[in-house]
Amino acid sequence: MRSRMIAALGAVALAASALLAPSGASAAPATLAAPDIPLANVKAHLSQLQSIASANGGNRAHGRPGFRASIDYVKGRLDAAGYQTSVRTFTSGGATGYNLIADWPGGDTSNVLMTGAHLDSVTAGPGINDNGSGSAANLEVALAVARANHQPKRHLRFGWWGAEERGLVGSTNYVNGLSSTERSKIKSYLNFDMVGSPNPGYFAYDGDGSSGSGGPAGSAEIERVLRAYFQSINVPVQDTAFDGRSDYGPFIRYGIASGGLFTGAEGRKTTQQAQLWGGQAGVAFDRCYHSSCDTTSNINDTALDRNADAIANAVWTLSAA
Ligand code: DPN
Ligand code: ZN
Ligand code: CA
Repeated sequence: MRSRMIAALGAVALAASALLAPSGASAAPATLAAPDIPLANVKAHLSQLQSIASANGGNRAHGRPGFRASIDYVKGRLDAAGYQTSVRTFTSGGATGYNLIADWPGGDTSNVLMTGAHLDSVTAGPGINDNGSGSAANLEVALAVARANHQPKRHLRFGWWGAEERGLVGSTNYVNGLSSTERSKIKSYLNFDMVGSPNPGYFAYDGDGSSGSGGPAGSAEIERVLRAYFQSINVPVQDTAFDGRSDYGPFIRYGIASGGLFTGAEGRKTTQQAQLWGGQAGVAFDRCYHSSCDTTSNINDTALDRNADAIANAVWTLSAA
């Protein structure tokens, strides 16, 4: 959801914020084409994933029944919304794994924008921030595309990966398994892994290499678009290493432009970061990372809300041309 204040106060608030804006900032927030993603809907998906974990031994890990049930939940929602879905199987550690791929009919299928999140948890817990959060935001953005009957220029594909926690196994299997022709049609990949951390930071993968090594050609533009939403709500964003430590790794190995958002894992928020964003300095962004306490209580609603809206903005913006 965007600021209720601005919606309620309308032009008066816009005029006031223009007066308060630092010099050089634009007078009014940029007009964003994407719909507002309802936080309540994203949280409802997290409740479902929590229930699935609770009913299946407390986790949604690769090879466990809670993972398959998670795939079935997401697939059911997408099928009902008009997506063309397919479940692709692979084997890891002697167990069957699954990736869920959902195509939104239409658009230029030789110019695919793919958006993904890993759906598996570790065995220690239900994995609600890692990575129910990215999975639920990805799902709700896909459902928003369907509700709007959005028909962008580019073809949209959404993915939910299995066995990320075993070393990016599902995403690697998907990318390696494509023919070179099919792979070359994926022109960009967006990844969302942990976007509701309880002591959140606001990070974008450093696709332009302004703090490190950067990504394949086109990644800088993705970083710019992901940052634009946060700019429009005056939330500062920092770079996080473009090191392939999540499911974009297999995509960048084939030179596919990539990017993503992240609210932090086991790293601790610095004093400076607490001044920027609030929250607790000297404490991990996610104290429950890979633990049994990564439940629906382990989510910062504001961070989840902002990231879901930023994802929608990126999907709408990047699919337009
Ligand atoms: N790959 C993540 C996990 O699933 O444990 C954590 C992570 C995400 C780390 C994004 C860095 C950046
Ligand atoms: Zn993760
Ligand atoms: Ca950067």
